[in-house]
Amino acid sequence: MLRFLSAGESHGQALVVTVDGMPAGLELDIDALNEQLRRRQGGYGRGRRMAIESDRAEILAGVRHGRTTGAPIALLIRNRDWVNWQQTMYVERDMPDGASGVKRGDVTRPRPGHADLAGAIKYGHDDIRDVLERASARETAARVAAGSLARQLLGRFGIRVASHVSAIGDVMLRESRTVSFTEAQAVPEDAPLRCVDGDIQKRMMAAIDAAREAGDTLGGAFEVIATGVPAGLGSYVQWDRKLDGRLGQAIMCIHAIKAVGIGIGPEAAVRPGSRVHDEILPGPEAAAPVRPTNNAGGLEGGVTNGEDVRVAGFMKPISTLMKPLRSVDLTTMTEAPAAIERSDVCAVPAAAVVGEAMVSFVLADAFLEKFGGDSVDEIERHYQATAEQVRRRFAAKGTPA
Ligand code: EPS
Repeated sequence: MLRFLSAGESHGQALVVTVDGMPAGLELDIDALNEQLRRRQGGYGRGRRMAIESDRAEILAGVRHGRTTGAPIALLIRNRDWVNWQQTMYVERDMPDGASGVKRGDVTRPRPGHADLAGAIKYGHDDIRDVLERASARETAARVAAGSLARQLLGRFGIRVASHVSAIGDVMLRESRTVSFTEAQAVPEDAPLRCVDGDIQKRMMAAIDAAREAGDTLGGAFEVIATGVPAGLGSYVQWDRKLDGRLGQAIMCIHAIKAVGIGIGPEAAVRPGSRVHDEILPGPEAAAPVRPTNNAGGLEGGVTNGEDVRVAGFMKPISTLMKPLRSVDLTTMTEAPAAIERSDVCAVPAAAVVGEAMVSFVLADAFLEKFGGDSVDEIERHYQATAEQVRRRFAAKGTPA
C-alpha cells in the first residue's frame, strides 16, 4: 500500500525520496518532520560530519496547502557537505569549472565489514567510492523523512512510536528491565545516548570514549515501541503477510543491523513456555481480554494483538576503524591497512531513530491494508466501524443476561 524509494550519495548534492500511497487529506506538520531529521543527527559518538549537516526536507510534490493530495510525495534533503566534495563527486563527464572542495584519490583498500569489497566485485568498480557513497548510512536520512510521513498518518489514529537505546557494546540495561512506552518517550531528546537509565548511560559514554581512544568502534542495541496499535494488523495466512516478518525486514535492512528481536526476542528460546507466553485474562466487564505481560511484543501469529509492538535492533560496530584492520589493496593485491574514511565511533542512537521510522512505515502500510481508503476521512470511517464491531463483540459476551 505504502512504499518509498530513495536516491542519493553520501557526499552528492542531495538525497531524494518518493513516498507513494499516502492517502489524501492528511495535514502535514513540516516542523515535526524536520524535528525527526534533527533527532537522527544526534547522539554521543557521532563524527564531525554531523556538525556540517543540518538536515531539512523540502517537499517538492504531493502536498498542497499543507495537506496531502493522494499523489506521490517527493522530498529533497540537501547535503551541506556537497560544497566540500564537488571535485570528487561531480556528475558530469569532466569536472565543471568552479567545482569546489578537493579531488580525492581512489579508494582501493576495502574496509572489513563494509559493503566495499562485495560491492566492488558486484558492480565492477575500481574506485570503491562508487560503492561506499551509496552504501553509507547517510541514506537513512531519507528513510527518516519517509517514516515521518508514516508516523504522522499513524498519529492521526492515536498510534505513537518511541525508542530507547538498551546497549552500547557490552554496557546494557538489565535483561529483566522492561522499558514502557511512557519511559522511552520521556527520555529527554538531548540525552546523549537516549538510555532510560542515567547511570548506565554514563558507563555507555565512557565505553564510547575508550573505543575512540583506541581507534575502535562500538555497536549496541535499541528498542522501538509502538503504542495504540489496534489488534488485527498483519496476517498469519501467508508468509509475506506476517507483520513480525515485515518488521524484521524493516529493521534488518538498516545499515549495520545484524539481528532483530520481537518482544523478548532470543530470550524466548531459552525460557520454558510457561515463562514466555502472555496469559489471557478476562478484562473489565464488556471489554476485551487483558494481558498481564507482553513478552510477545504485541505480535502473535504475525498479527498485532492490541499490546504495544516492541521491536529490537542489534547493531554491529561501524566498519571504519581509525586503527584499521588488515585488508588488501585491490590495485596491487598486496596486504594493506583498510581505508580510513571520516566516520562515527558509535551511531546506535541514530539507528534507533531510523528504527522508529522503519517501524512507523511498516505499521502505516499494515494499517492502510486493514483500514484502507483513498482519503483520511474514508480510513477514519473504516477504522471507527471496526472499533465499534470489536466493542459490540465483547459487550455482547460480557453483559449478563
Ligand atoms: C558514514 C560516515 C560518516 C557518517 C555518515 C555515515 O560520514 P562522512 O564520511 O561524511 O564523515 O557521518 O553518516 C551520515 C552522513 C549521516 O547523515 O548519518 C558511513 O560511512 O556510512
